[in-house]
Amino acid sequence: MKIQNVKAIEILDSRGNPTVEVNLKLEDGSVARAMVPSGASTGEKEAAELRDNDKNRYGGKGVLKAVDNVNSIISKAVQNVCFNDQRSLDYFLIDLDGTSNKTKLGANAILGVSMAFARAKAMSSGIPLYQYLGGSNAHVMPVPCMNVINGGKHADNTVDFQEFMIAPHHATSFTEAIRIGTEVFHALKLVIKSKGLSTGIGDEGGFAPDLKSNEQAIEMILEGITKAGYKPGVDVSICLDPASSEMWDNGKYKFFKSSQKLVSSDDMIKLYENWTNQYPIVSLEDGLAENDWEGWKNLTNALGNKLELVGDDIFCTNKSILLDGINKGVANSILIKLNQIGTVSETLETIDLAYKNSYNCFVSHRSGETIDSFIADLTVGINAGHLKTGSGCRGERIEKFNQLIRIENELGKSAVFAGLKAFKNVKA
Ligand code: 2PG
Ligand code: MG
Repeated sequence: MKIQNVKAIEILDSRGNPTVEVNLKLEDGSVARAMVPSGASTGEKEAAELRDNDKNRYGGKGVLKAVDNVNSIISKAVQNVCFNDQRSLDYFLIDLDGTSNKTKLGANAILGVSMAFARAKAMSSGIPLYQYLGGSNAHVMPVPCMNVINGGKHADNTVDFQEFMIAPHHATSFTEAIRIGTEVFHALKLVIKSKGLSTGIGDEGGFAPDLKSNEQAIEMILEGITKAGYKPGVDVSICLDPASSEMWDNGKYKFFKSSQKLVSSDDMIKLYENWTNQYPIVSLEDGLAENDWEGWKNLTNALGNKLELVGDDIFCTNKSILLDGINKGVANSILIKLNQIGTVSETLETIDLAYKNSYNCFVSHRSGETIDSFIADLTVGINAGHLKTGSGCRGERIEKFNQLIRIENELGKSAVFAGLKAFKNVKA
């Protein structure tokens, strides 16, 4: 199947920053579109996101160079060329770029083409995207981990930790789980309001009130769960992403928004140990910083047998870094973000490596998103069992949840809701 044409334009993401949209047509007339997301708390080893740095446009954040790379270099190279499968296109693009980090063409340019091609191929084969990505065994519906309180780099409040999520795992289906999660989200709003705090939202749709401490966020969420009529830990548990690389300060962790307190890696581990004894936490992402590998090993030794420990910044969806982590006994799960690595095929290879080594995969949106719902299909495709893609509001987040409702309906009786066992090493 030949690519007939490929064209990119500059559109906006959910923060009002420019991003790349790619439209691709195959010779049989299958047309598909993909939009590329963008992070704020990015890992140092992520594939390069190409920005114009022209201060006269969008404060330097324009992506016209990446768009032009699609419309000139990539388009010229792939037009009327036959790519039998995803890998042949993706590795062609990787070679065309020629750098180790996609700095020449831009991971945003390459990923847009890679995702649009995946969609067009699925369409051309007459199968849903999740099946194209994962094969005919794709059937596990994920627990929606909903980021209901935002802090860190995703909100202008006093909360240091970036994400406080709820995991409505006690449900019979995804559709029921998303109802429960949304009910808790609405109940939490009332809890926050009753304390005279702001119910304004952050980048991922979670509330972003000024709080006295990080613990207060968890306490309010537990109140919200109860208020909505559910039992914390039984029906709905908690997932955290402190995004602690943002707190890393010369070998220490700085509570940069609340107390300015500096603590050691061991202190952070103690905090998490206390929290897991006190609160129904099932998953902890980036509990420690991407450059604190020693700390990560200690964290894994301390908590890895009872809790999911997810590596985001530390692995960057990168197969070789993950392999290093596996060999060193770091984490037991990996966050999966397509734009951290820059092609669909490399993302699938990383997932494959994780599964072969009994690591879980936790699919994720970025804080800068579009209405593209590719990750919903990816999550079901790889039977990941859980994903994080926002809270109970903001269209760019809700569209992923809606796509999962559609997929669940389409799968009918084949669909199996993952429930609590989605979380590595968590016992009921
Ligand atoms: C994260 C992500 C998504 P960002 O840290 O996990 O929630 O944030 O896209 O800003 O890197
Ligand atoms: Mg993260």
